[in-house]
Amino acid sequence: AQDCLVSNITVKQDFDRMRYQGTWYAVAKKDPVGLFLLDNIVANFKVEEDGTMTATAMGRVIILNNWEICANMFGTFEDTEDPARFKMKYWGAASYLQTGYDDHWIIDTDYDNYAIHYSCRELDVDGTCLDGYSFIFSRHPDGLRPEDQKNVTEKKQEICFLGKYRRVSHTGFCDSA
Ligand code: FEN
Repeated sequence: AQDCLVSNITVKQDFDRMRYQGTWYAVAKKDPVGLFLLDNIVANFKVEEDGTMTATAMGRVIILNNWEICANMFGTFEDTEDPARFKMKYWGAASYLQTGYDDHWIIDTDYDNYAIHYSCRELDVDGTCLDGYSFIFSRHPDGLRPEDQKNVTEKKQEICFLGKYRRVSHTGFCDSA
């Protein structure tokens, strides 16, 4: 699917939410339009006793008057017919953080090292993505293993976000929060 149609994007086959649980460090991100997390982004996924997937995420944000804070975000995931495609409701611990309802697709993962996440917020009239965001996650805070990089680059291209990512730095800013 190199035509960039969102409807042609493929996701992880037989996605296993149990194996996806635990800590993931964002190593790169493609930003959406508007407010978002800046850096020091760490997500933690969990499967609740009723089988629902939930997650928390931390990340540095700069609010009014240049206040740097760690945003504490929460997400709950609604299942769809496809096990790797979810709808995510999210909100922040602080009231001034935005809430939302986004697609949350797991494009690829090996569960133990890397994961590629994709969310398109707005479709263009031609079926491509007009506004979306994506995270490259690693189990390792220092980045992707060299052997995973080629695959991740290929997947970035398949979701038509290649060249739009920025590295996510981890400076320890949110470690004490
Ligand atoms: C994800 C996976 C794990 C769970 C969640 C994720 C998504 C998080 C999102 C965060 C959005 C943050 C916003 C911040 C904000 C995919 C990692 C939940 C989508 C929107 C400001 C900045 C400045 C200001 C007010 C608010 O609201 N930031 O003055």
